[in-house]
Amino acid sequence: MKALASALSAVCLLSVACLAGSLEMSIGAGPSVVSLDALNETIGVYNQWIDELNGYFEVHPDVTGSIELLETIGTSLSFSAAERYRLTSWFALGATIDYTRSASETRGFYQGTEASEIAIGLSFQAIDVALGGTLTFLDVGLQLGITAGVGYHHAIVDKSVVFEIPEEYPYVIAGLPPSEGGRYTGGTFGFDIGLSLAYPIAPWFSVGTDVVYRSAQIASLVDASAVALDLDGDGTAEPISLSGLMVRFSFTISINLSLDGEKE
Ligand SMILES: [Ca+2]
Repeated sequence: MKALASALSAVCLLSVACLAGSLEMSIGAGPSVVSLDALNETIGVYNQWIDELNGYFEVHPDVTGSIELLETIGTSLSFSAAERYRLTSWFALGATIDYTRSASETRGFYQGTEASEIAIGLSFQAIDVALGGTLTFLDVGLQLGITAGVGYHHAIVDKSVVFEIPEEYPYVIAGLPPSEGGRYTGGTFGFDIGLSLAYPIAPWFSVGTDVVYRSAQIASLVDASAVALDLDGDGTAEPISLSGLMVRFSFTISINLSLDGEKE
């Protein structure tokens, strides 16, 4: 979080340095897809075993029950807020904060001599702070630009797993991810690049769309006791990819900061 604080103070410095231009403030939302490769591989392993147990007990005379498979994680709606200082009509510097959350869960029982519970929940949250620039290269009423930035990404993964195998299942289940749970967090730096489309409706108001590709990877996530998240239980932490694509639909308010109040 220290990096997050220094990123924010850099924006404050920027605001003093750029008082001559105009200040733009945006809020937005849109779909985002984050890779989360290691988490999705783990979901694949759980689904493989749930599928196996469902198939085995479907035709078993003494056991009833079926568990729904988990969906993949990482596709969700993300929210954003941005502040930009327009230095010239074709260049702006600023900061963007994005928040995204996605989750996957399943829960159910196999009922045999005893009830065996399977309850798996995985959730992912990320706060992304990026500093960057927007270069407008086409302005024909509609403004088209490219954006690029560097960012700090703080990720939170909550995991809870109960995986009770009914005693009526006669085979050995190997390679099942460990059942421990908890909250795991971590952060990393990354970069993003994108296309930005803005449509000014009034001198002080515009609507826009950004399509942004982000590249970032977290080496490991740790819990409060600094124990690393080891999804497959092999003794080493998995890196988790935060790379992905997002679309932001946003509203922007523009405030002229020129001392003489002159309209640009
Ligand atoms: Ca591992």
